[in-house]
Amino acid sequence: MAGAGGEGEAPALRAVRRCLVAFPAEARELGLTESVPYLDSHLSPLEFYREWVCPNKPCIIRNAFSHWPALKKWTLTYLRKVAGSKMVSVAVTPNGYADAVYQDRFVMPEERHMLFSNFLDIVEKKVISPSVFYVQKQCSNLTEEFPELLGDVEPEVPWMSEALGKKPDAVNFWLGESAAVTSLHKDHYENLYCVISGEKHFLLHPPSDRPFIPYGTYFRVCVCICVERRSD
Ligand SMILES: O=C(O)CCC(=O)C(=O)O
Repeated sequence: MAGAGGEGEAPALRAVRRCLVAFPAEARELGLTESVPYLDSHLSPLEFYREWVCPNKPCIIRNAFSHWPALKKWTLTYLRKVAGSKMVSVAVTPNGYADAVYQDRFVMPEERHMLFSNFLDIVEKKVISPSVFYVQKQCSNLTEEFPELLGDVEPEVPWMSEALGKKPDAVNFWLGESAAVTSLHKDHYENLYCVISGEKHFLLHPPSDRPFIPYGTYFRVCVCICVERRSD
């Protein structure tokens, strides 16, 4: 049997392969920009749908949430005051990579239940841990786990809900250290990501890059990180 791209490959398949090789460059020429454009405010639902959602293009919107109290209120001190005493789910990894391929395994993080104040101690470096901690549970954890923060944001973004014709499927809250990395993935939703504090680096691939993104099937394993307890 001939290997992928090998000499014995059928001419039709070779032609498809050639088209796919040219596809990312052509897609860029036809309308993808190298950098993600900035808008200075949000658009009307119709404009937003027409210009960005429909053509499947990302954009960065400045000032879209400047009226949210969270922008002023969400300091680590405030978060500790309102939610410090509750138990929350935190993803713990040895190196910051959750749901990532490591060697020949798909490694899922340990999901640790801990006091939010203990998690904040780690974020604030009051407690030093060799592991990387990330509040990242994606099951509408803002509404499910942090209802006391809901008053500081909008539970839905009206112009986005109107543009998409539906309320959000999930409203998630992420908080973590700079070492926390979310692995490359594809979402089945339209995403609106609101950065309240700190910075987030995204690497976005257009769908035309899909044939070149490695794909494989791996056994899933879950890391279990031993907690070292000091007895002093
Ligand atoms: O912020 C993160 O770490 C994850 C974000 C994410 O999964 C997404 O935007 O699809």
